[in-house]
Amino acid sequence: MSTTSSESLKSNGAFLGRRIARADGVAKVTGRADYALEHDLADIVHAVIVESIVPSGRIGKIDLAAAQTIPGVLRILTHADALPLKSCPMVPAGSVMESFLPLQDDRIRYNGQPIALVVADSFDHAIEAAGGVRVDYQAEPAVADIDDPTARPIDVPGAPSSGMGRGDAKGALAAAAVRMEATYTTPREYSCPMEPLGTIAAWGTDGDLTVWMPSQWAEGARRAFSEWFAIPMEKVRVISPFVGGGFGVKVTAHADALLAAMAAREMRRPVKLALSRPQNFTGNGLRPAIRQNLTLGASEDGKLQVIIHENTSETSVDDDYVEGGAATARVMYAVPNLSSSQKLVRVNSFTPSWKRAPGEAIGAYALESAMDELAYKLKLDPIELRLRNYASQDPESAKPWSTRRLREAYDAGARAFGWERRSPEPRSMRDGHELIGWGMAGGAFPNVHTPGEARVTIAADGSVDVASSGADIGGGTYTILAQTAADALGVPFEQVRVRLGDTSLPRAPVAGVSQIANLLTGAVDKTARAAREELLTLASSHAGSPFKAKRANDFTIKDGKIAPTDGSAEAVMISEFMRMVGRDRIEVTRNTMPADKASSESEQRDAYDSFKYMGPSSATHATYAWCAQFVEVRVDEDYGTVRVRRMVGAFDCGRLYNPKLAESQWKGGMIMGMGEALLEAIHIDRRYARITNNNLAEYVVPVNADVPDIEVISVGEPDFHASALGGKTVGEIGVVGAAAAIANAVFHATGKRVRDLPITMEKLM
Ligand code: MCN
Ligand code: MOS
Repeated sequence: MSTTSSESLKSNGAFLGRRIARADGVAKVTGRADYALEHDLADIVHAVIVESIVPSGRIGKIDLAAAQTIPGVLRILTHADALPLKSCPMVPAGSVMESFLPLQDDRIRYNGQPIALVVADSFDHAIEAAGGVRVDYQAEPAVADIDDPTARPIDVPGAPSSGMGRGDAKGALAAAAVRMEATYTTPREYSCPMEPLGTIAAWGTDGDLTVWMPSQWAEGARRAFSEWFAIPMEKVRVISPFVGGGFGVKVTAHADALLAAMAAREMRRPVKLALSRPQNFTGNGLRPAIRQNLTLGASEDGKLQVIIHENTSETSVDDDYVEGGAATARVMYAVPNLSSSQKLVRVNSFTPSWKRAPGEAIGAYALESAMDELAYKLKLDPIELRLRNYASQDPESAKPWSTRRLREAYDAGARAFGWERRSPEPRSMRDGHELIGWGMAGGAFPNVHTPGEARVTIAADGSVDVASSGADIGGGTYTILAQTAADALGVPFEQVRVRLGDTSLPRAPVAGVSQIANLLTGAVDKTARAAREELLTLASSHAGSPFKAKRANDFTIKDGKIAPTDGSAEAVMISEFMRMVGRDRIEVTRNTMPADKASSESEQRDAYDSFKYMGPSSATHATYAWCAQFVEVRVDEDYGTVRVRRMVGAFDCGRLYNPKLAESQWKGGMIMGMGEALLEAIHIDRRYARITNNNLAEYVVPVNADVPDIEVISVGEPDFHASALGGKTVGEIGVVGAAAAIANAVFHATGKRVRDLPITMEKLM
């Protein structure tokens, strides 16, 4: 944890905290932003994946004869080529990266698994040839999904939230005056970024590999290539300056990345592999289907005595991917007894991965639905029930909260929504044939921290360059880092250029778990301050300096001009000053590693390309972002159609670096919650364990016409246990609680409790 004092913020703060429009916005809307697959290379060839059409078994014979007659086909790779690859154990197995390596053996694990790769001179030729590859399968029985009669839940003792808890849950439940038990089920869901996955890979003559791919973690992808192909990290460069959304699926490199690099090495030519939209559904980006059993026990006056949260989720044949639902239950309420358990079901699917707020999103749906059910049982207002169980410290660790303005969030949200006008009885509010439902829910998201690194360069012309390999996946990293550097150096925002998403730049960990804003603003602030100090040391000591003051502290820099604080000399533009002292640049690189590790190359490597240093941001305080969400739905009484009419979200995310962008994050999260509550579900053809709605026409996500009036409110205040500059995590909290608030509103409208997402009209009939 860095300890930047609040004074240093007060003395600056000219740009941070302002509603500045995205620095990369114009480039994006004018098509100048350089997305990975738009990159053009001479001599490039195109690869297309052939997928298995059975879910389990072995590949018998692969007949390539017909495919090879297609003009332009250059090569067809299969497992028979046995191209050697090594596994990449960079993060705990199954935690977010699949262990499966394609084209290594004849075993089929899932429907959609890559079993051949066609390389041709054009994309069209490659597609045509891929359709001509004939495969004899030796199919074996498969487990289609979590409801398959042959599915067997297995224990995962090591999983977070497995067998954890406090107090005596069983005893407390037996003694509880009021009990509520329910099972909530959620289907497979997809991350669905607009920009599909794909990779361009090119090998140099000296065995170096350059990759263009959309990535939330260029440094992590670099590590993966280094492990897969057994080449030094230094030989790999991953370039990903713009990412068209990720929502978790672009955290790690997937089979497309590996196959493109493999083919490029074989072909000795650059290879472009662009996944089709359907292939984005059959190979990556999945939140598994989950069954959550929630049991609450309370006293008659609504004091929670116990929460039991039992979770069973799907995983793949190879990996133990855990989508743990109990994280929110463990911190949300002052409940003395709690137990949680985690089981997995192996299904014939690829390994699931993160989708925005993995664990928290579905966990809060179940918990906050159960709390609503309990509130009805106790005849208490749902906010009142929550206030009666308000946790004044972390109930799990007994640590104080760093900041927890959840009470303020309930208040502000309720006020903006008009909650006091709600009549609590289900079906008691209507407008013609529309039943009106008002529901609310809360949520939490842990504030995680990893060290980062940054380089700040002041050029001869006074412009400032900020460089990091960290990602901007759409949230606003480019913008907030320019704001940070401008404030720390005292230069105009427009004078700062930020470069991101390239492993030739200083290293950064994953833009996941919504941590990049906090950690990179900290790294850039520290680095820019060091650059400022170097500049002012020149001002106070260099023979060419026009100033008489002898201490760096006796200067101010404002609007890009240096001046002695006492006014003893005219202010001088930084560019002019650089000329006077004969410097063409001031370049500083710093990291935010713990002091004893800051200079160790191997420790730094671990920090940026593994999860070793990822952890709670404070040792002494429990640090979370908090939210309260309020929703109005209208349900057509005759047809059961649900429309969300209004949403209000009140958030405690600490200090906001850029409220405009943070609000956009929250709204995006709430809209994603809408998708989860009402629309999104993968459908599986049980006969072939095959995804049937593998496209955005049939896997339905909210579109503009679905999105209601959304109001978001910030109730946070700076939290220096959370981050160097006082911000807390923003990117995922908007999803947390949104689906529960909608489900609770649907119950209030209809009197019908649907415990199976999405809430589609037939479930309300
Ligand atoms: N921010 C702020 N004040 C803070 C913290 C953040 O103003 N105290 C704003 C900044 O504009 C910052 C943004 O919020 O750029 C997100 O910051 P942060 O919470 O650190 O999240 P990350 O940058 O690490 O982004 C990852 C996060 C995750 S994990 C998912 S999943 C997700 C999300 O961001 N995927 C997204 N939001 C997304 N938004 C878009 N457009 N696309 C995605 O794929
Ligand atoms: Mo976000 S799901 O942690 O990439």
